[in-house]
Amino acid sequence: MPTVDAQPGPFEFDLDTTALLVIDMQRDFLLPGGFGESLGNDVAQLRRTIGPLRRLLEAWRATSMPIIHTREGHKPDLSDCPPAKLRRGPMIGQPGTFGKILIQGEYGHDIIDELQPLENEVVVDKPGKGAFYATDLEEILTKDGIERLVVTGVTTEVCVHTTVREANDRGYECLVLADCVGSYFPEFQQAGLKMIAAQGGIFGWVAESPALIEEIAR
Ligand code: TIU
Repeated sequence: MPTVDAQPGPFEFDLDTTALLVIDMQRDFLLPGGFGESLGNDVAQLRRTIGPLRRLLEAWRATSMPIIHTREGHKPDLSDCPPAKLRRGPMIGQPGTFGKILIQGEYGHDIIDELQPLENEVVVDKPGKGAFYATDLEEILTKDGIERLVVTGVTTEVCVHTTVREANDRGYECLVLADCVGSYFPEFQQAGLKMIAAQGGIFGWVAESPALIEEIAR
């Protein structure tokens, strides 16, 4: 079985039951001048994941393992945005540099050019931070016989963490790639990764992408 050197120990996977999740690599979060930056965040902290993710996607696409991308956002009428979320995110739906912020169909809501999904790759639109809440993700994974997830994307302590926790509770084994996940806050990046692998892998495993690429390229 392919095995990756990881924390808290080796992560074993097989090519028939493993999928790659790429969480919310959207222009609204990553582009200079966009929504994320307008909140005072340092987008460079997220943009450092683009190179490693490109290399990972290239290697993964040479295998038969599925790739699922997610996007956080809402319908234009905000009917899928809980009032409580809107109260703490009043800029959602407002005009931004790249269209209405976090609204489906707007330029800023879509995935950055460098990581655009291919035709055969699934894109899951999600209204929450977790990729399982109010989406078809679990159904898609079950249909494909997926038992393990390699989790990447942004942000580490928000949508990546929520998704890993949701997946872990549903019985999926999750490997989080440290160089392919990013937080606007370096201290949250560090703590978020530590939390995944602590206590014997309470939520999953953590590794670096080159170690995984080496295994899948074998
Ligand atoms: N995708 C995701 O993490 N959504 C966020 O709102 N993240 C923040 O860190 N704000």
